[in-house]
Amino acid sequence: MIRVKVVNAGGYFLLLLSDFPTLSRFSLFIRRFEIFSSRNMKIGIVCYPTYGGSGVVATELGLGLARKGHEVHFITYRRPVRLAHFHENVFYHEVDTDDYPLFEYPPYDTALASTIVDVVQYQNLDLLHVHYAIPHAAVAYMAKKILLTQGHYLPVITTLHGTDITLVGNNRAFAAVVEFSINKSDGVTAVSQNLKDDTLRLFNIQRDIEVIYNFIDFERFRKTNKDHFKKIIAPDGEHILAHTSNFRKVKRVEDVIYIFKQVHDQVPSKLLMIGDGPERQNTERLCRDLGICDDVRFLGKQDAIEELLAICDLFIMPSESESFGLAALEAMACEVPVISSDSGGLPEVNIHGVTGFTSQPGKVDEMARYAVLLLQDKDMLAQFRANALAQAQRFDIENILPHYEAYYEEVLRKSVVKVE
Ligand code: GMT
Repeated sequence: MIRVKVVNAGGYFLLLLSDFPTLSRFSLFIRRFEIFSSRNMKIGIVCYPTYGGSGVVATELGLGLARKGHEVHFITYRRPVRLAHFHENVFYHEVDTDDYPLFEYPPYDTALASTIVDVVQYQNLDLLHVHYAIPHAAVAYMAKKILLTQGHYLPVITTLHGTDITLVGNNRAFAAVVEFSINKSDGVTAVSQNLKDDTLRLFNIQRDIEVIYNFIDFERFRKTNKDHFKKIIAPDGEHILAHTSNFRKVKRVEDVIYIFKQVHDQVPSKLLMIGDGPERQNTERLCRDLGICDDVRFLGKQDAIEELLAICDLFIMPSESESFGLAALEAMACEVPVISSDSGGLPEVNIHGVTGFTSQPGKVDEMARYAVLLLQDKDMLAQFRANALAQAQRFDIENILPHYEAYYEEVLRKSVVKVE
């Protein structure tokens, strides 16, 4: 067994070692020393290249880190939506799962592990940050084991995003691997206190979990003047409500329509339904059944969500489960108060009676009452708008990014290399 320990001794990094045979291990030490003096790291990011949620957080985090001088390597099966332009310090490596008639399911995990090994070796990455535990944390563990046989120790940080713990991870089909790979990560973060608590409750976790909240980029998400949109969508000055999601069951999208029906009966209003997913057809049918189609617009996936939020008065998020609720934060950054459920981490974002209102999932009548209350009281609405913005500022990317950087450094510093 070879043990290598990097210790911080009054600002100097020393190696405590037994059997330290190769030059490659020495170069690891030199590299760590460089990092701590320059503070610039070479970071691999693995994520789903999706339109919302964890994919957006991972991409925005990588872009933010690159702006601060770090070299960021995205490793995904498709180019993330927000990586469409050239960015200095940003690199993209596609995971290629070759099709072969034998495979009923493409072996994504194997292809991803091989790509990670390849990128880490050739780009000399300092650490790997994987977003969404399934299967990324387990794949990272395998890549790390392969790299160890080549004398390269790769610290792995796993960020838990929500459904990887509460809906899917909790499922017996995945639980053992999720628990093992969380315990084997060098660092683990959760996007809310609630998600951390859920993880500790649902799994036997032997390590600490750091809460690092989702964040918002105010360069992009802020209220701008889009009166020309407002005139098109609400020509008679109606109030505008909005919902954004991936239209999955967990979002309770039909509740949005039931809430809007009650609001619409009492307050002249329009509803924007932004996004797409499996529940969209049912939801459109419900609008027809309730006779409110003329005042509900289904916009599908939109890139410039902030331009739509800029004209909204209320955001509706009645989710069954939500680890954080990034879409609610985006609305609040654009000064839009939120009517949401109180599930998961939502109460950490949307403060009841301050930035909006929260109710138990399914309490449609109560949510509708809160919405009407706010829309009918101009002063209260103005106050809640200001409160929403102030609360969103707590999650400014400028505050959250340094938290990630500090955590990366802590994980690197604590690196105790064990070769077994
Ligand atoms: O909400 C979704 O279904 C997408 C999901 C994901 O994994 O991409 O979002 C989760 O991660 C987001 C970013 O951390 C959180 O803001 C969402 O609350 C969380 N969704 C759920 O927990 C249902």
